[in-house]
Amino acid sequence: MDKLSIEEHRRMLREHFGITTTPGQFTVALAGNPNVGKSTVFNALTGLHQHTGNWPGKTVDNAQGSFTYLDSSFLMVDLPGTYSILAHTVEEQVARDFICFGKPDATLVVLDATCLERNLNLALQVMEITPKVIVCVNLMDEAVKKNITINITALQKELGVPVIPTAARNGIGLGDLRHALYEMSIGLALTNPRQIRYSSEVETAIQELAPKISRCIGHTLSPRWVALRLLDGDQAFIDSITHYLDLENTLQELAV
Ligand SMILES: Nc1nc2c(ncn2[C@@H]2O[C@H](COP(=O)(O)OP(=O)(O)OP(=O)(O)O)[C@@H](O)[C@H]2O)c(=O)[nH]1
Ligand SMILES: [Mg+2]
Repeated sequence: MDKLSIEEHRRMLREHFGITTTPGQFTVALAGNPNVGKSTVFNALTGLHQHTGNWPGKTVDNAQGSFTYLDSSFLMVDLPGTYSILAHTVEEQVARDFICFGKPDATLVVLDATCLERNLNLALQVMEITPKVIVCVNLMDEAVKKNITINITALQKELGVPVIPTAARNGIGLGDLRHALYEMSIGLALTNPRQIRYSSEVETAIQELAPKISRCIGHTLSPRWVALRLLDGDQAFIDSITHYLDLENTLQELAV
């Protein structure tokens, strides 16, 4: 990905997302399905250092909070709970636009340990957008009650990103979560996010489109992911990309 200067990144967060960071502060996006404990994680990490408002131009709640760990400061943004980020609803659009264009230093995807299969869908979608993903498997205490065992090491290997088990309501695993966010933000975490493979027709079309997309947008976004959105005929995304990257009609032409 193109490296934005720290100042450009701060300006972009302020102008597009109404988010003010302090110089050198890392940004962390918090995503997950509804009711998986995102706000519990958010509250546990940021304590009283929070403020809430709306996303600019939207009637969707926006909660931001900060915390420090070791020598670093983090601004965490609690995204709306969504099952997907394909932008079928305004909540999904907010979550997706922030992960795509807000360029967080880490995106924490919180999953419910008692229904991993359904929750992994969102994690895999986020992993198509960015490699800077940490998966938090929350509600581990509930999983134990239901006799569900999760092999965290195997899951981490399968996903290719750090996986941290937590029981956030009881404060369990939060230290590990802070440390994982720190390592990812300072660039110490090497990830290799598993990518979904689609049918050969789709994969061929991606191969054809990706270089053209790269010529339009550079490496500001994953060309593979943008190709998938174009193949999907996702007009909302084309509008977002045109808006955030100031691209005029170049991608629109590729889409038709
Ligand atoms: N047993 C248990 N309950 C938890 C845990 N984490 C959160 N909860 C509970 O789960 C419920 C939902 O938690 P929230 O933090 O509001 O979940 P959320 O993901 O922010 O929900 P939405 O913002 O509505 O999508 C609350 O009753 C929490 O107390 C956990 O690790 N274990
Ligand atoms: Mg919440």
